[in-house]
Amino acid sequence: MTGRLILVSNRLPVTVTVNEDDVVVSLSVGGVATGLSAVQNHFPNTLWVGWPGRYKGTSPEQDFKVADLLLAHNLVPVKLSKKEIDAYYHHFSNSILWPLFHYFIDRLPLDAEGWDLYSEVNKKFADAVCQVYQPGDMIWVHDIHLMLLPQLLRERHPTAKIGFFLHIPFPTSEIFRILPWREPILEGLLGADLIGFHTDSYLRHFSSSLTRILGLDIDFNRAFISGREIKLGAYPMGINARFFDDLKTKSSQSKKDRQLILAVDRLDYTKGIPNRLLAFEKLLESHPELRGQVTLMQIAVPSRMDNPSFEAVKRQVDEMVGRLNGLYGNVDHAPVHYINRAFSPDTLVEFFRSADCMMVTPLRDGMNLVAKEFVASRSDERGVLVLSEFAGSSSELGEALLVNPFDANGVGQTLYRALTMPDEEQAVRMRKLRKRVLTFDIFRWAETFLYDLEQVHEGHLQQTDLPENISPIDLGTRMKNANDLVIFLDYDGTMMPFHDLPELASPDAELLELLKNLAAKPRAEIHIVSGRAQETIGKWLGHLPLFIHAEHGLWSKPPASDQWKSLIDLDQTEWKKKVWSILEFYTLRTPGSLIEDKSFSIAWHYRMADPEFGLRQARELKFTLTSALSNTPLEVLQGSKVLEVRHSRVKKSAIVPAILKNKPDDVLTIAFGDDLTDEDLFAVIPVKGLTVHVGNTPSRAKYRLPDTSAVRQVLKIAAS
Ligand code: ADQ
Repeated sequence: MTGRLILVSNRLPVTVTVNEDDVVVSLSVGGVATGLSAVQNHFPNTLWVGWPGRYKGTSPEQDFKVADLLLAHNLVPVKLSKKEIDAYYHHFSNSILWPLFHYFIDRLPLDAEGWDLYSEVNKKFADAVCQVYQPGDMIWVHDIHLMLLPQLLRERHPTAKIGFFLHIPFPTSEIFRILPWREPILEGLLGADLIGFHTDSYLRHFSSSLTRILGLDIDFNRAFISGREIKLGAYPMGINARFFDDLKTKSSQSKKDRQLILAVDRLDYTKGIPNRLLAFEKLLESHPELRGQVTLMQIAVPSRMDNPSFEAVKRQVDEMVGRLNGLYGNVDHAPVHYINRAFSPDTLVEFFRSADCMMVTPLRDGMNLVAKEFVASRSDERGVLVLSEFAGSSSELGEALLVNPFDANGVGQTLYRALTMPDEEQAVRMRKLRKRVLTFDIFRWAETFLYDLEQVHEGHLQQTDLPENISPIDLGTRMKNANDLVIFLDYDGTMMPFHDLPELASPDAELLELLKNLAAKPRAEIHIVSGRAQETIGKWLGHLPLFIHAEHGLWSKPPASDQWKSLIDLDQTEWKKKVWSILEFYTLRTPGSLIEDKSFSIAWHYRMADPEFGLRQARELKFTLTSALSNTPLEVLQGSKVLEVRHSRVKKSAIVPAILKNKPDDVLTIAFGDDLTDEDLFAVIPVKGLTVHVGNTPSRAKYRLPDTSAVRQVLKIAAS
């Protein structure tokens, strides 16, 4: 790492106490905070920006003093008012994003408020980061509270290295799309160079949200936006495993009267504590011999108790514990030992080491570090981990006994299996689990993420396949001042925005006027080079003084003429029959797709199909067609949401040599295009000429314009 690391998270790992004229800062820990503290200690030169919690004292002197004390620990405070915390943290993050991302849509409030202050607080964080940022630093933003921050930072530091990590699940796009602010949230995240998730399935959900909601095509976990590449990756978070492994505790598993099932969570409805109690009840119900022989110790730290949803779960747990203890307890023994408080890591490790079975059964959990802490603590290779398949850690910890926490009977049976598991089997499973947890620890996690961030960023700097941005005014002026001008212009996606129904993308009055003016420019020759059929493009633009090349240059006609000339002569009936039957097969199976028959080619459009399904079908179809046509002069071409089969000699580049022959030396040749069919045109434009790609994807063109309206702006200036 060349520069410093700047961690950014909602909360700093501190508690600040302000007395009369004294300020005390004490370090505190929690889920994300514990992990990031280890990261901060591991990398020298790490600053951490976050909210220091609420503290009494409002004078600027006290704030200065707090900031000074925090800076001594390399912590940078973002001070937030009660109103901001209520809206941004309690309301928007905890009451809307948290239940939604964990699939608890029935807990969403009717009045989804807090967005304005969520955005404002993200801006405050951006200000705080920018105050300490120096070029070369890496910025690593964490979690749901700050999902707009990557883009806010990108706007202010376009070349900064920015990473984002999500600590909770990313839900399926069917759930995510419920969020009224889904677009700005996705766009906010896309400001990062690298976006990390705990598991590959969260990554896939995110990627389909990008496709379905923003219409982006994701290829090999890469997205392109505004000419930048954004990488998505799965980085399962680890723990400071050595710390747990090395901790010396008073007792290990000494001889006990009863077996112990342990559970440790924050008191949160996602953790599935009521379901767990029910499963324990099922165990005692179906195995009377275990009554009085086994205890469930549930440790639950109260959290977010000012939120009614969290308070309700506490009441439910209190009631269930009371009922269970009434049902199966006696004066000597209560089957459930319920403790509502936090413990020091040393004490937690003692509990972990005395458990026969550890129950980690959340209904939904991004990762769940408790499962890993238990494993790391068991150097004796004993104890059985019963783990929910809805915890992210289940994708790594396959040697645990995996359960569906919604199936109380099933979990009850698995508990029985855990309590009766032979020592040898326990050891085999635990050994494998420990190897993984001790190897892929928190440091590996951070190193891997930061290494990848550096790589993606390096890739950006060296990228040759992304064209440079150019201002429409500069480009238009160069064209305006040229003595002789030859312009090659693609139509769809270059001058005209795409239409869901291709036949409806006829030119508007503004475009017709623009082309007329451009064609009237002395010593300017304009060539429209489109993939469209000659009837269509001829009908739309044939009356203007332009050269028109239809079907990628197969048919050409000069201005003021109805005579189309063909580039090649080919009998098309046979191959078309074969290709048509394959395309029809896919069209019937891909709702929204359609076939377009052109004279010398056939196109399969899938713009109206489900974006992900359409792309999958197109890949498969391309493979099928390529092998079916392998010994023919036909080729399959991928355009923007279209596959096209055509003769391999027919390509846009084929028309260029004849056009440029006999042109004066100082002619300015310029080509505009947006998709793959334009790439071979760019390849034959002389080095002195200009090539302009429209859109955000990689291209061999030298320059890039963002969209069709920028192209029109250029042409307007050129014609003026
Ligand atoms: P959390 O929901 O907080 O974190 P988790 O991963 O289980 O969940 O971390 C909890 C931490 O709190 C653990 O380090 C645990 O030891 C500690 N803890 C729990 N009960 C305690 C107690 N009684 N006393 C002291 N400490 C206690 C979020 C996501 C998770 C994700 C983490 C990290 O919800 O899915 O694993 O971030 O990305």
